[in-house]
This record gives sequence, structure tokens and C-alpha cells, in this order.
Amino acid sequence: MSKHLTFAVVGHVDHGKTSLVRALTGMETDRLAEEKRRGLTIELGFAYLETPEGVIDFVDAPGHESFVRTMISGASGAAAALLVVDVTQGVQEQTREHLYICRLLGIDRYVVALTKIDRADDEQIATARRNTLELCAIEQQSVARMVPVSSEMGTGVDAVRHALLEVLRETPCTPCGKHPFLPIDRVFVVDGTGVVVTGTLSRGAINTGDEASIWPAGQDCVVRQIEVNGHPATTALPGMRTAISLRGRKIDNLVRGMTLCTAGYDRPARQLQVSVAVRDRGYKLRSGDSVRVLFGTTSRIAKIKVVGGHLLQPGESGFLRILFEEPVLARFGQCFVVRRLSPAQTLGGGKILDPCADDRSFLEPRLHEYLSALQSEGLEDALQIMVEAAWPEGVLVSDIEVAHGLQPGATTDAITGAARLECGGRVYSQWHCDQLEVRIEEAINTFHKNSPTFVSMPLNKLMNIIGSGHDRALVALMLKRLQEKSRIVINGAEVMASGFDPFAGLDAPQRERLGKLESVLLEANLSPPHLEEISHDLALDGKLLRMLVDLGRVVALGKAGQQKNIYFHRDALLQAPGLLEASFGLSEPFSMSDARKALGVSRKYALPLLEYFDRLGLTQRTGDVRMLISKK
Ligand SMILES: Nc1nc2c(ncn2[C@@H]2O[C@H](COP(=O)(O)OP(=O)(O)OP(=O)(O)O)[C@@H](O)[C@H]2O)c(=O)[nH]1
Ligand SMILES: [Mg+2]
Repeated sequence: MSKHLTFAVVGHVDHGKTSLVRALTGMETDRLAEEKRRGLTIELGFAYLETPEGVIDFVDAPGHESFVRTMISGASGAAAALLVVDVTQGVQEQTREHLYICRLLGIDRYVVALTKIDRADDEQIATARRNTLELCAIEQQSVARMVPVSSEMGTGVDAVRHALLEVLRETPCTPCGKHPFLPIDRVFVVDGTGVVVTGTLSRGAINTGDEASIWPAGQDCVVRQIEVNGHPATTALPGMRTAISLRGRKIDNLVRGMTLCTAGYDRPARQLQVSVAVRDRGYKLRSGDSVRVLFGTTSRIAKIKVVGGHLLQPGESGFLRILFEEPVLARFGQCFVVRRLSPAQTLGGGKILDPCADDRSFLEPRLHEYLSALQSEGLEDALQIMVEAAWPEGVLVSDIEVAHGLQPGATTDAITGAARLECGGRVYSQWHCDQLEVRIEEAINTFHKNSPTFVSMPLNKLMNIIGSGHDRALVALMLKRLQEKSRIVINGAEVMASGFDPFAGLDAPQRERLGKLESVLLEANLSPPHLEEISHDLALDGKLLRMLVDLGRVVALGKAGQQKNIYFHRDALLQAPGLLEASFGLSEPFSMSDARKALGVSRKYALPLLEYFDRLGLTQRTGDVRMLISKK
């Protein structure tokens, strides 16, 4: 696909922007009757020039000071500017303001057209050239191409075209990426086609048939047809002037300022965090000020808060939190302009560093550091600050993707760098996770120390000790890591330190009683005595019995729904299925009384035993009979 570059055509009112676009392209961009009558551009105009090397798009902006907002919405999609200066007047107020705005919008490729040379002498042309160069120097813009032209006579038009082409040639293609973001600058209805929206695609590719969302109208719609520069296309790429006809519900109330995007990726927010530079001649920015904020084709009144202070003086740079009444949709890295409400004046601008800053209170202590990292494109550092500040909650992967303009899926590596860990769709700081791991191990060891006769620690107890703020999935992962390092043993809902010897804390008489208890139960085989019968003889301590149960050496059984107070030795239980198999094989059903005989026990033991085998899946009950289940 050939190259595309959009030029914003900017400059003071009446300096000849529309005439130059017409001379370059043969297209008339002043379409409104009022524009024709007053000889004044009011709305954005669109034209293009097809060349063998690619397409140059023009967004013809109005020059009148009353329409600066319209100019901003036109220029915000452009990657280059054609600055028009009438040599008979030289640099004027909107020449300055437009160039300044272009700089704020991140435009750094220019062609300057010195127009109306048919009405000026050489000295006027030389003065206009000098003044313009001075202005460009002030605005720190290098303008390599400055072309004298008369749109009226046609002189120099080819030279302007040539200069534009050179810029096109020098401009690298914009990376494509996913998730289109199209600030809408025009909406109209075409008979037989329906609703059409246009704009300069600022991110991602759009294909016919794609599903899209229009924000804030919220309608889900489908891209029916795409038109790029008057030609049908199947795909539109970033940087292209794009017209899209839509199919969908409730798309008849769309207006400029809305954005076509992918549902579920971009997120509207009431707060943005931005870097800002205040215009050096002009006004201060103060926390609490109401201002107009413009980005893409969006223009809203909002309140500002200076991050880490109250005031930014003219010429100063800093960070702002911008608070809107209603949510707005912005994207990471998008440029914005901030204007005074009355009298309307451009105060400054910068870049949107956090397009969804609604829930960022956790970042507050490190906000300046975080925004500084983002401003200097230190994504790695910014991510690290974010996840550290978000401990112990962590940050959703999808939040990180949107906040930092990352592509979903493919960026997992970037998100989970060496110092971060992903678990359950959230990202955590590795350092904090390591600390958590240490705390978990300490908590288990402390439990063993304080409760030496407990073989293991219930996980619920562990969760209570390490704090409820931790996600269970993260704790589970830390436990798994400890288990992989053979530091702990997990047994169902219980956990124990690997090196823990539950018998180490017993004194000699306790050990003796424990040994006796085991041998009594073992000897009793499948008909163990009732506890009361032996507890007196053994001076039995409930803790000792529980230890054997926790260790799995003794199993407590009882009738379904009743207390489990019959204690079998594990080794005795292990023999039982073999006894049943010897009597009935795998195919012969047996009743309770058959089982009693085969096992040599009374009904009191047979019932809990068979129910236990049912639970283990060793036997299967059908009515009054059971069968052994083949383990093959
Ligand atoms: N003689 C002469 N007149 C010109 C030239 N370019 C533009 N004009 C005239 O200047 C007037 C303003 O031209 P436009 O092209 O409408 O100016 P503009 O910058 O688009 O004005 P706005 O969009 O309203 O800011 C018109 O009457 C044009 O005919 C030129 O090169 N030579
Ligand atoms: Mg015009």
C-alpha cells in the first residue's frame, strides 16, 4: 500500500490556505454556503493529492481566531503541517498561535508557503521569510522548506507540491498495530449507504466487516464500507484520512468529537494524567482552574490539578491531573491543548500519559516519579513504579495495556519483566512477592513452634495471618513456589513446613502413649475399641490422637451424618478391600451382612467402612447391595 501523510493547512485568517489547497489539488474545501458568501473558512475542509509515491491529505483549517477549536481538531490528526503566510502581511497572531498549537500536537514536519507573492515586491517577500524563520526558531521548529507561491497566478505551486512530496518521502510509515482509534471529525448521511463518519485514523487498522464501537454513543456497529481518498478500500491504516460507513443500532445521533474504537479495549475515564508545558507568554495554570481541554476531536471543559504543587508559571513544565464532569475517551500518548475559557486563549499543552486515571489513588505517593518515567518513555520504570505502588492488590494486565498503549497479548513479556510477576490476570512486583513468600514461610514456622502438636496449619489460618489484602490466587502461587523448592508440603487445605517433625516436641511419656495407642488400634484391626475404653488405660491425650489423624496414620470414621468417633488404623483399613475382593471378586454384588462376614466385623463397623469405601470410589452402592469397582 502506498504511503500516506496528512498535512494540516494552518495560518492566519485570509492568508490563502484554501486557495493554495485548491491550486495544489483542484479541490474546493470551502463547502458551506456561508463560507462561500463570507470568503472565510468555518469548518474543516478536506482534499488530497495522489502521486506515484503516495497520497498527501490536506485538512484545511480555518484561520479566524474564533475557530481555533476547529483548527485544533483538524490539526490533531495530522503528522505534518503546511503553514501559510501571506507575504503582504507577514507573521500575524494566528500564524503564531497555529504554529504553537502544531508544536503542542506533536507535529514536527513542516512546509511553509509564502503566499500572495503576486501582490508583493521582493523586499516584502524577504521580510516575510525572515519573520517566519524567526517565529519558527522561537517555536523550536526547523523549517527546511519555505516556498514562495501565488495561488492566483500558479507561480510556485509546483515547488510547494515538490516540497510536500519530499516530506512524504522522508516520513516513515506509521506502525499499524491493533485497536483502531478514530477521532470523528465529520458525520453525514449518504443516500443508499447510510451514516458515514470521517477522521484521521490515529491508531490501529480498520477493515471492512470489523466490529467497532462509537464512544460515547456506545453503539456496537459494523464497518460496512471504507473509503480512502474517494476510493473504496478494504483496510485503512494509521495516518489515513478515512471515511467509514457504518451499520448498527442507533447510529443516527453521531457527532464530531466522538471516537470510533474497539469495544472493551479503550476505556473512558473522568480523569487524565498528563505532562504539560505552559506557554511562555501568557497565563499561569493553577490547581482548581476551569479550562478547555482539546485532544483528537474532543473539546471539553475540565478542572485541573497541578501534580505535586498548586501552580505552573508561564514557561514552566509539569504534570496535571485533569478532571472532567463526564468521562472522556483518550489514548496513551495523545497530544492535547489546554485553552483559557474567557477570553479564549491557548495556555499550553502536552501529552496524555495516563488515559484512564480514575483509580490511581494508590499511585499518589509516587505519582510524580511515575509520570516522569512515562514522559521520558521509561515504560519499564513506570510499570515497575505502578506495580510496586499497587501492592498488594496488583494491577490488571488489561489496565496496564490500556494505560500504556500496549498491544494485548503480544506484550505479556513487556508487562511481566524480570521484576514483575503475573498471576490470575494481575501483575505484581516481584520484590513484594518474594517478601510475601518469606512471610508465608515464617507464618508456617511460627505456627509449628506455637502449636507443636498440630501436624499442619490450616490454609485459612495462614490467610488470616498474612492479611486479607492478598489475592488467594497469588498466595496459592507463592505456596506452589515454596512447595517446588521443597520448603513446604501442601496437603489439601493444610500446609506444613517440610522440615517439621511433629514428634520432636513430644516428651518421653507422650511418645510412649502414642506408640501404645497405635499398636492398640493396629491390633484391633477392623474392630477398634471405642475410645473411651482405652483412653483411661493410656491416659490418652486428645492431641496425640489428632496428630495421628493429621498424619493420616489413623482415620476417623462414623455413620453418615454422625460424629466420626471410630478410629481405624490406616494399615488395617488398607487390607479391607482385599478381603472383600477375595470373597466377591469384582463382579459379585454383596449385601451389608455379606460384607460383615467377609470383613469379620459387626454392623457397627461395617456400615461406616462401606460408606468410606463408597466415598473413596472403591465400592459402588446400588440399592441394598454393593460391588467393588475395578481400578483398571
Ligand atoms: N492575489 C492573490 N490572492 C490570493 C492568493 N491566495 C489567496 N488569495 C486571496 O486571498 C483571499 C483569502 O484566501 P483564502 O484561500 O480563502 O484564505 P484562507 O487562509 O483559506 O482564509 P480562512 O480559511 O478564512 O482563514 C481570497 O480572496 C483569495 O482569492 C494569492 O496567491 N494571490
Ligand atoms: Mg480557508
